Amino acid sequence: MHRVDVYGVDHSPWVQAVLLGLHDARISHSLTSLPPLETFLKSGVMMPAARIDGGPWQLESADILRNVGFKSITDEQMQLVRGAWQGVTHRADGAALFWGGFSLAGDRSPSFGRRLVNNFLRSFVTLYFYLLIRSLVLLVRPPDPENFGDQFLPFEEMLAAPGAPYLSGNEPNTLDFLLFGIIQCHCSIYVPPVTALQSDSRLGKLRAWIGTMQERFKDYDHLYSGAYFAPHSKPTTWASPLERTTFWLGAVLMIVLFPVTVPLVAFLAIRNRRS
Ligand SMILES: N[C@@H](CCC(=O)N[C@@H](CS)C(=O)NCC(=O)O)C(=O)O
Repeated sequence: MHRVDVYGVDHSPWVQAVLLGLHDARISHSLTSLPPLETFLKSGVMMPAARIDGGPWQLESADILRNVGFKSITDEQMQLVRGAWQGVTHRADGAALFWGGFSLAGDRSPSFGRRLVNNFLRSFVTLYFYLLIRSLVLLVRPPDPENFGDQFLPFEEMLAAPGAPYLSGNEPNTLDFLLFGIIQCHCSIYVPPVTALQSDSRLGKLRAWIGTMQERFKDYDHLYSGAYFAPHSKPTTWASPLERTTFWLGAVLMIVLFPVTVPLVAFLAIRNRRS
């Protein structure tokens, strides 16, 4: 049985997909909210990163899932999954909601001291994604589709085949983890596609699938959709008040150090766009 180290945060759909797969296969794993030095030097705060049995760090969620034993998905399926991510930039419409969401999803290291240090430093990761999304919105202005429900229709069609409760058949697999990861991402910091998922009359089978997934993942402590879809579940474990305080102290430091942190964010983001 594998042992996997994962870097990432709950708000990333690709991190969620990896964690969902590991949870489903009961593969023991650790999770940290700070990038490993090797991947930071090459890819900045890009997540997820995962190391299987002490091997090299890998950065592609679908590859990580395949390397722990799940199925490959086609490029076409991956396109559909990416297509269901529209609306995600709305998570940074309100700074309080965005930063508040990140403050609650604390570091999960088992060591108390390490948790405090990681919560302090992960404010840089939050600043990175906040500035990345806000810059994208200001510079590229990604247009909203007419109806956020449309992006989920291909999955509704896949679920129309009678008998199979999951997108991958009788058991969930990579495609289910990736789409459910996108849904956790949408729900982790509320964005309008959640309302489309809740109320679009064309998405009945997808809502039933969400319910089936939630039932299967009821012990999964990164589940955000349970606040919006039945069967409802209790919220994920939040960072303690002390851990949140260290996160906010880190955030203040990131702001005081703007002359250093903003150029660093710009450098890392531009380098990732070029590679
Ligand atoms: N191909 C990657 C995509 C990962 C990805 O886009 N991660 C985002 C977070 S959700 C990221 O780290 N972005 C940093 C950047 O683009 O600079 C996968 O599927 O694992």
